Amino acid sequence: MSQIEPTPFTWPPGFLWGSATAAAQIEGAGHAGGKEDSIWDAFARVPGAIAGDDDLETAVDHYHRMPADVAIMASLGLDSYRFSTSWARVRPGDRAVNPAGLDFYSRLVDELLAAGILPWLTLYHWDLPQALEDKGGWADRDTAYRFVDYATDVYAALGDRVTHWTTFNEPFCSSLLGYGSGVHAPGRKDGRAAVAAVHHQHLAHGLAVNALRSNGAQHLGITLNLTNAVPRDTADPVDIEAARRLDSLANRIFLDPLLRGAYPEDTLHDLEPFGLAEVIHSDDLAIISAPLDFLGVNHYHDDLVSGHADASASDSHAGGAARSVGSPWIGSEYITFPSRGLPRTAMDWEVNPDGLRLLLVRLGEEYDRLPPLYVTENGAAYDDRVSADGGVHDPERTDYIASHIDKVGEAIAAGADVRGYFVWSLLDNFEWSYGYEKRFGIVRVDYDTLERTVKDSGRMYAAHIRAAHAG
Ligand code: GBH
Repeated sequence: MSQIEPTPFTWPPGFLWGSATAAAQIEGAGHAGGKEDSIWDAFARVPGAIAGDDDLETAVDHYHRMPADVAIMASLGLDSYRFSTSWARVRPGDRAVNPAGLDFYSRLVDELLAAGILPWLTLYHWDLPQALEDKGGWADRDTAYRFVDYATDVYAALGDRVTHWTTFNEPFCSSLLGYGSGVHAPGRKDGRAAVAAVHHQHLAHGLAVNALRSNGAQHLGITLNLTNAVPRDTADPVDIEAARRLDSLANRIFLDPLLRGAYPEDTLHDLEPFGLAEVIHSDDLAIISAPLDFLGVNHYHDDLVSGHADASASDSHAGGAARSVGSPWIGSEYITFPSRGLPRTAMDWEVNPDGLRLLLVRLGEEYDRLPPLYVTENGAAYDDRVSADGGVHDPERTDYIASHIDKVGEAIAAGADVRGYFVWSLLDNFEWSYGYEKRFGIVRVDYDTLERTVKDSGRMYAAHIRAAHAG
């Protein structure tokens, strides 16, 4: 009797398997090699801003352990490593370029290339020089032009070896969390400043894409954190309106200017009281919508939303902070996040792998000019420990990563053009306002000795990469 077998899924040729980090979260050497304060160094000194009042001075000391960390990546068989450069290291105080700062990244790139690992460089993962914040930060249009100077310096030093360039990581966070809710540095709680920051980061992105493209860069993109905004009751107009507002502020305010050259009409309307239209100059959207070679998608969880007050709502937007914070949902602060009763990670984020499939497929359906996609972050925090046998057994993280990778495969089978997947994160690290208490690594870091131990999830990921390469 013949049986119809499902066709086994094979990953597209050249699909990139990687892992990601960010400068502020791992480097340490907060004031070594000429580096000066970023907004996160300054924010860490605000009492109650960061859980445990942790700081970034040492982090996981990657700055001094870089060759050993690259050796770990090689042992895992990573195709690519996504990292960011620190503006406050490259141009301390945003004055002149700091050769020692650039030299660190030059050595990192050489080490990666020697190990056969593709460097995937992000220029801005949230660590603005404090000197620029003192002049107004991202609420000030001039910061966009300063970003181009910095990007041009990094490109001049590394453009001969780095082929893949990302301007911003998750502008949602560095605008709406940094200037709106105040959960992130610089800790401002000002809706108008937050909205201006969104636009100025868009502008900085577009100006930098044009500058780097004209200097010869071939693969230019941006990474957004995107979500599925799901109304709790799909028949309730109040919940549907809440989902529209969340989709506007989390997704479309970023996607539409980049991919359609215009802010959505409803976003412009909702943010009218916060001055969005006032910060847009006439040529800006043509600059912002410069063609992209890829779009990075960071996804951890969906958002089930309601427009009704809800006692089960668990998401306080407080990060780990003890100080009082506001909401990133400018003008839509009433939105609540009811629970679906799904399992949750240590971040209290619901686990729903199918959301990643849905998101990747939906983007292709909704945007005509969508470039190839890369999942540039996906992963989970759990409270794992070192066992008596010396291993770190993290079945929940292992399942989380494996099930999400399966869903990326399903999205590709359904027609989504996804070309790579990066686990967040290579190493346990500084989890922003949560300090060191949340561990996302596939490699454990002992915060007393700074020793690294590959977790079971890291072994699983390495085995998965080997199998995917074998076809
Ligand atoms: C990423 O942020 C970062 O790029 C990375 O540096 C970080 O370590 C990693 O993920 C893990 O957190 O309820 O108002 O906060 C993800 C940040 C968190 C952004 C959830 C959207 C929901 C909105 N995302 N957040 S809010």
